[in-house]
Amino acid sequence: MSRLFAIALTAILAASAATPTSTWAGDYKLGALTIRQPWSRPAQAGMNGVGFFTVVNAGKTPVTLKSVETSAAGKVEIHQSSTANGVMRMRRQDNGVVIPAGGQVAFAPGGYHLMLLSLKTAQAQGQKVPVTLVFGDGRKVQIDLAVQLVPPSGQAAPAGEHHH
Ligand SMILES: [Cu+2]
Repeated sequence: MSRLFAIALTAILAASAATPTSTWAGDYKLGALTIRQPWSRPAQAGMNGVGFFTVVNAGKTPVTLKSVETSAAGKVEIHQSSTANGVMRMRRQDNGVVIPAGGQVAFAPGGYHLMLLSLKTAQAQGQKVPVTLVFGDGRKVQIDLAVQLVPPSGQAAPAGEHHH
């Protein structure tokens, strides 16, 4: 019995390691959604902080990340950076960001990101910054952004920097 269980578990682990939606330490689950490897960068109090992660939607319906709440900053906005003619711009995403059914959206340097406006305290490397993601259907999940200098492994390399 226990041997059978061990074999089954090994098969599950092998299968999950092979799929791009496998769960990592530091991931968060909300129904069919997985929020992978949330992180932020060191910043001073009063400055703006950032938030990065990947949202994977294994469900059959699109889900919208509608807004974000935190007690760590005056306000959080969802932004998208884009580069045109060598100039990087940021646009506030007031309608949120749609995570397609069976798809994923990366919040990463150079693209979508959370902007934590006017941090209440300094963010130092190794700290965790709690933020709550609010989805279009009203569901919420609290995640901790791990403050670090470099992107977590397995995430897209920075496409560029932006400063505020
Ligand atoms: Cu921004």
